[in-house]
Amino acid sequence: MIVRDLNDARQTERLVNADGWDSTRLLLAGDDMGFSFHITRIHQGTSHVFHYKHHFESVYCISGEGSIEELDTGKVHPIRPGVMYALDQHDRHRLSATSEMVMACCFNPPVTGQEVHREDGSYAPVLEDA
Ligand code: 9YT
Repeated sequence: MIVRDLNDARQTERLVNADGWDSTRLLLAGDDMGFSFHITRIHQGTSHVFHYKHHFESVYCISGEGSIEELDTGKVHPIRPGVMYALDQHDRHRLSATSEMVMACCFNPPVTGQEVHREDGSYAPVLEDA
């Protein structure tokens, strides 16, 4: 069994800081669960274009408010506590926070550690074993 405390994890390299958001990776690829599990904070007033070309992600809003825009269609969905979205089509999207949003995120395949978004909004693919 794996038990980790978010507040402890935030004191370690599990906390990854980026421009306008941070992410504490509570479960990573090395935990061999088949997914990674993160608690992300999207800072108030920020907006981000993400495109996880190589991952599926589901996100549950714990607190805060904002929106997610599907960039292929222009459709905008409000985000508030209790709302979940899943990027089952590797959807390119814009995530905007009107107040700081705290979100629980799962990635499949799991991220390995320090990933931040590349220029195209994606995380690098997991390299297959040779
Ligand atoms: C919700 C979202 O996509 N936030 C960006 C960071 C990412 N979820 C992560 O690495 O935790």
